[in-house]
Amino acid sequence: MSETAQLRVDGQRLWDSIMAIGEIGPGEQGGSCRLALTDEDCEGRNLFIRWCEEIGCSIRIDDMGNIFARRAGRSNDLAPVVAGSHLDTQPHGGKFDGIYGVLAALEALRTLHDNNVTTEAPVEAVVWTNEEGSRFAPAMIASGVYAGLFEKDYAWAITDSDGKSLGDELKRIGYMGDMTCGSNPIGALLEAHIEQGPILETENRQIGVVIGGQGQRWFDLTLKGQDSHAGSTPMPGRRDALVAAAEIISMVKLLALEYAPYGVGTVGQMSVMPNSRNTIPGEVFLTVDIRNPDDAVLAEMTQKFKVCVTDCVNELGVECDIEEIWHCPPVKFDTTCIAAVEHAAQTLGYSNQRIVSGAGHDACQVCQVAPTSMIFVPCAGGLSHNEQESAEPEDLEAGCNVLLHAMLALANS
Ligand code: HGY
Ligand code: MN
Ligand code: MN
Repeated sequence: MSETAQLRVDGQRLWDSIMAIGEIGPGEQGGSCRLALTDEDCEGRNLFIRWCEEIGCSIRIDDMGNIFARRAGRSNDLAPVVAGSHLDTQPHGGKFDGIYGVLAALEALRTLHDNNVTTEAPVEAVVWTNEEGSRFAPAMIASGVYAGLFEKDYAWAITDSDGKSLGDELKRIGYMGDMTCGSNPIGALLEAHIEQGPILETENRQIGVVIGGQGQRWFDLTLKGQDSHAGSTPMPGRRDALVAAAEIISMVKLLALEYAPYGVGTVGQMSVMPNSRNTIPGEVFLTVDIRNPDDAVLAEMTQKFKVCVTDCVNELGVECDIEEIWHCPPVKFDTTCIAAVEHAAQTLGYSNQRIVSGAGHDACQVCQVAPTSMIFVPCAGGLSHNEQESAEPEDLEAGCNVLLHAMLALANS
């Protein structure tokens, strides 16, 4: 049996680290709010780097703010095996989405450090910038630049609702690193994450061996009607942008249901102008997120969505500008990485099953340029992007043990 077969992570230390980061930018309902590149995100990053330096990791930061904490191997000219995720959260985020994957990677490095284990290839823990795409849309932007899916200038120029750019905010918090994003090769990437869906809990499985991720397409819609008096404007002839929005929101739901069981559609963001109770809204901005594991079906859903929007607004005398801001096709992960995760789960005796990710992840970007897989653990009720998000310490520990042993297998192969 290999000298490392008996290695196990410290589940309590992992849990304590997750809780400690959760104290930064606490939400009002027990979750977290650390939007990308805010002071709270910066504080979480700084704490992560401190923890990595405590175990002797060398730190590199690229010009998208991605953090790579390296534990040297015997052959440091080999591309590293990298594990990690993101520290930024949704506005009403939970304590585990992203954070678990970052701190599970740290816990794996801590375990190697405690046991004085050196791998053949170096191993790294990574924090990807702006995975959520909540403050700066689209999502997974920095892992996307790393994978060559987005130009850096485009990413730096993205602005938040206050007009602040991603590039300026990177500089402001001191995370515009000097390493060119994408210049550091990754030998293999593993990302541990809560499933954010109900499958593992329903199937009573502790580990999800993730074989790929579904595709998603994001749209910005600007509906233009006419401001007018709520009292004296007859119903016929109104050009009410909010009525158009309401019909579109309902249509997105019906479209997703038409493509059940995998199709999903969400309108998550909306602003109404002039937003006055006695003026018919002349303009509405809303976002649409459509997803499906099959890209051809996703294209069909998109086509139908656009036709339905056009029919709806024409009938209401409202103009509509639809801008597709992101198309992230479905991805399949690397068979060697999948096998490493599956073998680790089986050898460690954890119940497991293969699964396709419903949520997007940095791994779904980086898999375009490096062998990649993910490890899922259940979360209560499959709930995520909600402050009540929760997971069992023993499941988090199990996923972290699988991560550790998959990393060892890949770094020593
Ligand atoms: O939208 C997603 O799937 C991810 O949580 N950013
Ligand atoms: Mn996530
Ligand atoms: Mn998320």
